[in-house]
Amino acid sequence: MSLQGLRSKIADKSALLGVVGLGYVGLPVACLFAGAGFAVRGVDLKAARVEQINAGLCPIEGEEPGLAALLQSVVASRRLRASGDFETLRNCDVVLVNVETPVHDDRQPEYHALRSALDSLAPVLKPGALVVVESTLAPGTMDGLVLPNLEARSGWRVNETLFLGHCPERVMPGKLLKNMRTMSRVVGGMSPATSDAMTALYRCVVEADLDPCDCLTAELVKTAENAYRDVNIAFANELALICEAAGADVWRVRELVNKSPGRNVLFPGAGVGGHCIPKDPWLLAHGAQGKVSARLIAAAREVNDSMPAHVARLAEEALRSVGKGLAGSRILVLGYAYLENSDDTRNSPSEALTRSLAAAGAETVIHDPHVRAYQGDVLQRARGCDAAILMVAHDAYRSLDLAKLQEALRTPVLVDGRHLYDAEQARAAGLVFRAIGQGVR
Ligand code: SAJ
Repeated sequence: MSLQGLRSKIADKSALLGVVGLGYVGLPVACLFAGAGFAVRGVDLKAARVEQINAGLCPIEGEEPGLAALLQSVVASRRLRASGDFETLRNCDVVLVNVETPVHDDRQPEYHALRSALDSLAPVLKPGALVVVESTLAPGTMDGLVLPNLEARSGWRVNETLFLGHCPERVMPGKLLKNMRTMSRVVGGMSPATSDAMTALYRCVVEADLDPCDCLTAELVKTAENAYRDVNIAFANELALICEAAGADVWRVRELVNKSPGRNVLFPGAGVGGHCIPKDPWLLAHGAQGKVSARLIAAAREVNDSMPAHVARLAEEALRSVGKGLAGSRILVLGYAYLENSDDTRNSPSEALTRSLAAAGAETVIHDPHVRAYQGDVLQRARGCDAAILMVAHDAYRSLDLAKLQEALRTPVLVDGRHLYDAEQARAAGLVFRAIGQGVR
C-alpha cells in the first residue's frame, strides 16, 4: 500500500493500529487512538499486564485522570485488544513502538528492548506499513539502528515498501492523557511524505501543534528538552548548596531572582528521578558520537545525582546536634515515588537516599501514600524513628501535623528535601529542622 492509501485509511479510521509496549506511554496511546475510533492491537511481553488490560483494568496505578475509564470503554467496545503475540500485528497499517530505552551504567544507550521489539515486529509487517518509534532515542538511532534493522529483518526498503518515523512522546505520570492530547509533538519522518502521513494520524488525537521534521531533528528535540530541564534543575540545586553554605535561604533568593526578566530558577530538591530526566541527557550526549564532550550535561547529572547524599548529610548534621549519629539510628523516609502524587518509583531519589543511609549504618523505614508497599499511618510509621526525611512533596504530607510528628519520633529531627514545611513552624513544634537550601546561622 502507498502512503496515499494509508492516508485514506487514516482519514476514515479504517487503518488497523498496533502498539508495541503497553506501559506508561504505550497504554495511553493505544487507548487514545482506540477512543478516536481506530481498531488497536496492543502487544506487551508482560502476560499479567495483557490480562489486566483485556479485562478492562488499568495496570497503571497512581492518579491518571480519565485513563481507567477510557481503557474500560475501548476494551468493552473491542476496539482495543492486547496480546503477548506479535502475530496479532500482522495486518496492522501502522505500528507505534513504545519500549523502554534506558542507559547502561556506562551511560551508553541500552537498546535491548528496542532491538527485540524490532526483531519481532519486522517479520509480521505487511507491505506499506508505517512504523513510528515513540520511545526516546539517542540522536542517530533511527538512521543507525532502527532503519537498518527493519530493512534487514523484513527484506524491504524504507520509503519504498515500508515507511518509518520517530514521534517522541511527551508524557508525565499523573497527566498521561492530558499531555498526549494537549502537548505539541515533533513528527519526524524518514521522508517529508511520511511526516505528512504521521501528522494526519496524530491529528486524530493531538489538539496541539504537530511539527514536521526529519528523524534526527526529532531525536535531538526530545533528548535536548529533557537535558535542558536537567541542567536547569542542577543550577537550582547548586544555588541551594551555595545558599546553605552561605547561611541564606535559597527560596527567597530564587523568588527574587525570578523577578528578573528572563530568569526562571527551577526548584532545588532532594534529587532528580523518573524515567526521562536522568537518562535523556546521556542519550543526547551519545548523539555527539564522541566528537564533542558534553561537559555541562555530565556536570549537571553529577550535581543532581549528589542531592540524595546531601540530604543524608543534613540528617547526619541534625542528629549530631542532638548527640546522635546516623549509625544505629532509624530514619523515616517520607516518599518513595520520584514525583509528587505519583506511584512511579523509577529511579527514585529515595532509593539513592536509603543506600546512603544504609552505608552510614542507619536503618530506614519507608512511607509513601501512593506506593502500595509503603502505605499506612505515617505517625505510626514515625514511632521509634530518630529522624524523618521528606523526599517527595506528596499532597498528603502538606497537612502532616508537625507537633504530632514531634511526639511520635524518638528523636525529633525533620529534614525537608522539597521545601514543604515552614522552618519556624517546624522548630516551634519542637523539631530540629534542616532543609535543602536553607542555611543554619
Ligand atoms: N525536579 C526537581 N526540580 C524541579 C523539577 C523537577 O528536583 O524544578 C525533580 C522531580 O522531583 C523529579 C524529577 O526532577 O524527581 C523529574 O521531574 P519532572 O517534573 O521533570 O517530571 P518527569 O520526569 O515526569 O518529566 C516529564 C518530562 N516529559 C517527558 O519526557 C515527555 C519533562 O520533559 C517534562 O518537563 C515534565 O514531565 C513535565 O513537567 O511535564
